[in-house]
Amino acid sequence: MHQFLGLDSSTQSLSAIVVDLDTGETVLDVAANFGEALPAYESPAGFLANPDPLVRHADPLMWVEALDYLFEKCRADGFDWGNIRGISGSGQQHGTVYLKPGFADSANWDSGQPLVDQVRPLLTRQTSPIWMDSSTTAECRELAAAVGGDEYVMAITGSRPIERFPASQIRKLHKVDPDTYEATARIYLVSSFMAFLLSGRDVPIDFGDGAGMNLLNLADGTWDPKMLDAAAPGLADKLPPVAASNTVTGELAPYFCEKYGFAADTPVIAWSGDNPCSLIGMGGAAPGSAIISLSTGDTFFGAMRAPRTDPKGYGHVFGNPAGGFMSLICFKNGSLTREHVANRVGMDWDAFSGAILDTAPGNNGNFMLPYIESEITPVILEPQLKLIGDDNFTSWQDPAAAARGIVEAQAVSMRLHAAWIDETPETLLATGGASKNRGILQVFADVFGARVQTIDVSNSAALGAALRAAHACTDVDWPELFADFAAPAADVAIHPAETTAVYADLTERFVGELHTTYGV
Ligand code: ADP
Ligand code: XUL
Repeated sequence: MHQFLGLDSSTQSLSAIVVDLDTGETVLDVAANFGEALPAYESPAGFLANPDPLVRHADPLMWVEALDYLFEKCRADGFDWGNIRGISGSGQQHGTVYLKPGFADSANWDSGQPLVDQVRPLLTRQTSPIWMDSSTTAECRELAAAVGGDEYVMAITGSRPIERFPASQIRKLHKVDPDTYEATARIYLVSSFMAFLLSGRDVPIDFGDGAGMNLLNLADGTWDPKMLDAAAPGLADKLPPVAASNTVTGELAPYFCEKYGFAADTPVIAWSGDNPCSLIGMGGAAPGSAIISLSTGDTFFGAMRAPRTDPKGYGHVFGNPAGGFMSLICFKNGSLTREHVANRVGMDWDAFSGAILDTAPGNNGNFMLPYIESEITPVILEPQLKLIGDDNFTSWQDPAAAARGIVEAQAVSMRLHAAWIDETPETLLATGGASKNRGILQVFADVFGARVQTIDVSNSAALGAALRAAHACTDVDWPELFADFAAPAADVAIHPAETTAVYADLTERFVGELHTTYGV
């Protein structure tokens, strides 16, 4: 049997997808939500409460414990891990994990003890800043100043200095807690940390996820010495090497074979970021398709014909795990903000979808600024959910208009801020938790004037990881893997309505309101 496992350690859950190349079937598709499965970590949405709304950290031990939890749950449910012939994974991007000297020698995990108890003593930093952290604006400015401006950082790393990226986060650690920084021998991304756990040895950072650090020279695929120096002293020694995304990082540690029945020589392939993995899972490795991922946050991305940067500084260039580059734009106010509105007007997701489908594009002139969290695109540090329109709407007395209002604002903002990518997609491929919601997808179709399609699984990041494992371990090529596992479900295409004028008008008013309220 040729089965390949893709894991996805995302913001809110650890999930697993297994593809079987002999049958063309997805034979496992499971998830463990951190808040529900591991309540002791007090992270209902995957991160720890913090008095500073700009600080977002998570406990990395929660990600470790989730591995044992999910492997054991599937084993107990009768899934046979012994047929897996390769494993790769996907991690929420930009989060960092900090380990002590000797971390690699200690990774000879003992299957008689829980993994979490063996990893705990290896951490120098008990919490990990994640992609939702916006607390490093000062460090971003310092990075730019140290290397001669944002332009250098953009030209070398593909993004201007970004709050959630590791360069500014590591700089902040060095400033506020130099002892912990000095005590750290290895800094991993979430993706490489998880690959380290599975491999039981030091592993590289893959080019796809490494591009989201403000530290990598995209042109030659090596750490940029100027950016390293600007971030913190001695950083070069604390980072692992960079490697192609299809690198085999080792064989699965005996811990997992003894405990869960994996085969002894199962290869582990470098993990990558969730968006690069999703690009693969949506069959988007070649330029031409645009993908919208409606997860904890929302992202818009696609393989690039040639690297280009966003003149406004919001967009990013990451590595495409299949080779070349991908563009990406990220919005922090995604599902959690839609959830906030749905809860406030007392709707479940079916009602939310129905309300959107029952209301008119343009929402009778009602719209909003859609921010309950500080925002990344555009940068907004003092969020507000600002309702603009008639009295019923602004006093929250019109639940259906509230549902449409939040999604229209998000879709308009996404289209507006993705303009630099300079592609006019006829089809948007949708993925992520909210891609199950018909009403939400209809709004994105209307605002972009594009058909929206989905694939059978909503977790394309885990699927992409599984396909990356299959690609690295067999001679099956991408087109065949995409045809078997990532073909859009043709019968559920959502077609745009004739709404060009409505949304041109809404976009203009949205831009005006952003400018008046935030000066951006
Ligand atoms: P992540 O990968 O960032 O952990 P997911 O892609 O799993 O997140 O998406 C989780 C989010 O999906 C939840 O916050 C939830 O609000 C949202 N979600 C789940 N089902 C629906 C639905 N039917 N309609 C809209 N949103 C949904
Ligand atoms: C992308 C980003 C998020 C995270 C979490 O730049 O910050 O999409 O990868 O999903």
